[in-house]
Amino acid sequence: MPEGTIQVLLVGAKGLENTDFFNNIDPFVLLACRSQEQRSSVASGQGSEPEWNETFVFTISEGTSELVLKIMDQDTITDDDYLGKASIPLEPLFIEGNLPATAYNVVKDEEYRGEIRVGLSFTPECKYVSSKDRAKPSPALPEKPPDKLE
Ligand SMILES: [Ca+2]
Repeated sequence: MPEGTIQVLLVGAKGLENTDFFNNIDPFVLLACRSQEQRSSVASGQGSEPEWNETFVFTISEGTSELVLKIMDQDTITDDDYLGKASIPLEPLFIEGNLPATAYNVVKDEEYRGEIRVGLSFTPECKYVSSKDRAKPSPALPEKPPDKLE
């Protein structure tokens, strides 16, 4: 498994369960990558279709294979409600280097509870590139499609 950093663009979600009876839910996301956890801002009162458009950076080390997003509803009086989670496997990202914003299923109790849109990019750690990896083209982020035809 490669080392480096991943950048997570948290775009928004759709179809979240509205657990608040009187108001729209206030969704936020806990992003976890192994022991690292980060938290998005609260999309206050945005209900089941929140938008965040926030970016997070995680350091990836040996054995990191997924990013877990837990979607929560912030409540002021009671505990925050858990709305569901999305587990994003990172293997495709390590191969592609860059994944455009994609919708991932949000599940709770093994049931579909909406979707969350996330874009990902991976920057490999260059200090310890093995000779095997060096033979491959760098998965650095392309500014333009590399095979663009004029
Ligand atoms: Ca709430």
